[in-house]
Amino acid sequence: MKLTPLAAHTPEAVRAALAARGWDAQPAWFAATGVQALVVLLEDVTEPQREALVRWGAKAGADVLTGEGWALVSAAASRLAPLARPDRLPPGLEDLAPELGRFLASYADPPRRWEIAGRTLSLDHPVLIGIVNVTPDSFSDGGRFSTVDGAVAQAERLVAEGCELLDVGGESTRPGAAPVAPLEEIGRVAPVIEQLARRGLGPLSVDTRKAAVARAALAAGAAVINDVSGLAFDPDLARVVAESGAGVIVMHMRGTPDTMDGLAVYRHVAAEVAAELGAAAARAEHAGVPRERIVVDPGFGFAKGPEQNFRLLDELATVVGLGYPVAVGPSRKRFLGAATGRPVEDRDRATAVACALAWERGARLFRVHDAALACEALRVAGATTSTP
Ligand code: PMM
Repeated sequence: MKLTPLAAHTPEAVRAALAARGWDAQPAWFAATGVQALVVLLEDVTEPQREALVRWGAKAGADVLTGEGWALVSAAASRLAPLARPDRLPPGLEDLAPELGRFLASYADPPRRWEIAGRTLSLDHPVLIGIVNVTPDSFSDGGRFSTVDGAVAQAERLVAEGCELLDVGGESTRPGAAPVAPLEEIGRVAPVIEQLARRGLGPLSVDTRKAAVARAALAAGAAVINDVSGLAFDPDLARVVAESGAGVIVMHMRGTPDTMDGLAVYRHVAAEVAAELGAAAARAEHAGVPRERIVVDPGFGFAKGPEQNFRLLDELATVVGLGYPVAVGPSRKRFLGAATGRPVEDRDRATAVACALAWERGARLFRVHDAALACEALRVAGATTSTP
């Protein structure tokens, strides 16, 4: 007998082995995703549920680790699948079916499109989001006219380098940054969005936490609202998104840019960020935003220290498991400097690597200051992934 270890992090290995033995593409893919090992953490588990899980695990050949109120279940996707079917569920585990069913469906068939105000962005390849910051400190001359000119030049560069969406921001979210009044913020972003839209440099996103700014940006031609507060800062913003038909990026943060550093306390950062982000996305859905228009972002650097950012990057699959397309914004952030020792103006290589790692773990959209290096890194990363 001859033994060949296969890569376990991707169904691609099993698919290739089956395809090499004459299987058709589709059945080979289904079989490959079926034998893929999955691990789920169950919480708020009652004692009878825990006992039922242990009994099921012994029969199904699944590993079940449990403690009071929780269980970790590890099994091939095909073994877990019966737990998501009401007609095949072991008694006592009825509560599990809806959530598990949703997770398994998005695992087998992840979202491949993002609907944004009448357009569709395909997510079958890495999508670059170019950053156009129009905070006064970004453009040394100040003054609206030179800000618009500078923003247009930056936007043209980003599009030429491969960006498919441009994110215009008028409020710095760095710790300690001065708050910006809505009218001031509108004065910064709306003229830029209008000019970019007029020149066909789109689609466009606005990076704002405020409903009034979002309304003005949408009127000026924005198709996406990117909210770093995850719809927590302004209670009206979710409704504005719902009524406009725009896409939304719901980002994870705790507190505000002023308080977030003190709130970076986690026992398991990926699980907690995913849970809080899931709640934020649910806020959008409750306000009437259809699922197809929502993207989630773990918010690198927001209420997370360097080690927590790296854990989160490595365990990004937990955020992907929410079932929404995932965007990431590691660009030039402090945690990359912590690993490389490079200053902020010399972190584009580190950014490109972080983007490639995030793609490999399931992210599909990448918010970057400089697109050229990230684009190249993501072309290589993207070429390693093929889904039917
Ligand atoms: N980071 C910043 C601002 N906006 N939006 C999303 N969706 N994700 C991010 O990671 C993010 C963001 C802060 O970075 P910047 O001030 O350099 O733009």
